[in-house]
Amino acid sequence: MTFFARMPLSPMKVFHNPLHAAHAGRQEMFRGRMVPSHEVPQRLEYVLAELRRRPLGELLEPEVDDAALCRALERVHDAAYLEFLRDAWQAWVALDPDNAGRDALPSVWPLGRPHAFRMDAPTRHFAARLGMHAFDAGTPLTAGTWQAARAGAACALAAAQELLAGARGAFALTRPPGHHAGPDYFGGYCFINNAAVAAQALRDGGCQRIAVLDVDYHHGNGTQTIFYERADVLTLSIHGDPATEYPFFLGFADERGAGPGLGFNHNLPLPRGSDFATWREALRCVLDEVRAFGADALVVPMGLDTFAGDPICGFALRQPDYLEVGAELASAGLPTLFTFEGGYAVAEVGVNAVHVLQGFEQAR
Ligand code: OKP
Ligand code: ZN
Repeated sequence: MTFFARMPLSPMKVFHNPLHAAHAGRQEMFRGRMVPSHEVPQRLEYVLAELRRRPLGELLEPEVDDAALCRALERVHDAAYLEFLRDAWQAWVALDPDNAGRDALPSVWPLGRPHAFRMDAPTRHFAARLGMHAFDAGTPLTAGTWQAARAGAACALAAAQELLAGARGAFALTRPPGHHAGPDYFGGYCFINNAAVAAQALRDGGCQRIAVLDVDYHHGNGTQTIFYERADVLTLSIHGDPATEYPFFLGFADERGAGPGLGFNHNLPLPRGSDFATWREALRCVLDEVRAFGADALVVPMGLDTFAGDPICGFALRQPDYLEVGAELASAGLPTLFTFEGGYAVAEVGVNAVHVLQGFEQAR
């Protein structure tokens, strides 16, 4: 018998992050210049507005115990990294008081090649620490980043607690997103891996096997890495082929896991330009894997940047397709936790996100 023997059909609870707007990056490095951030607070506001128009269930702010949140974060991220994030803004401004009016972005990295630059260099300089903990120059760290990211992870934890209490579905509506964040690094607009926090909290709450099915346009590199050597969390991702798409250095089909985790990671890269028919075929393939794995809960890092109108991505899903995406996900028949990831067609992201959730609710 699986962990969830009986599943009451309660409506989906949505936990939204009241502090999300404290993280508002100004600019990101893009093709040699600074451009306005794509990952803006408005994105979440559009989803909230759509949820008020089409309510799915209760709209709640997370109420989680501080110590419990700390423990949950330390289950997936290094304590030293969390400390770095907590103190980063203060250290940035200490470099130069004028920094208070600019966001922090890394500009030098140690690469990690042997005998080139030291990964253990004896420096605490903020520029060096930033380079140690970031993998791109597109993810501004701002005055409110830690507060927002932490409150966002609280949404993921609260959503996991809902599932453990018997809910069939829950949505962690938060930003910044999370699926690119690894054990001790940020990037891809992500700082804390909300989906990983949720998956681990489900494990710690008694679930034996968790499947994480990432449907964002970009490969969920952070989640893959966090669970790469584990057989209890199956990580699956459908995304733009990293041969041409961000994050370039991970997300290829031959990455199948390592050690005891061998066979418990599966990437389905698709060519730029792929349409819904192609995408849905990939989804059905990974849903078969979820069933074969015998998962007792499903975590879906939900990016809406597969949308044809997305300004920085290359798939061609249309608005009504998202209702079908939700219905397909419901066919797994599992308690399902959604996290909010990408989606940069700002005015459409609310309708697309709520379509997935409504499609899920109506099909279950
Ligand atoms: C975050 B999420 C592409 C620029 C890359 C980073 C994209 C991060 C996506 N030309 N910028 O997965 O939606
Ligand atoms: Zn994305």
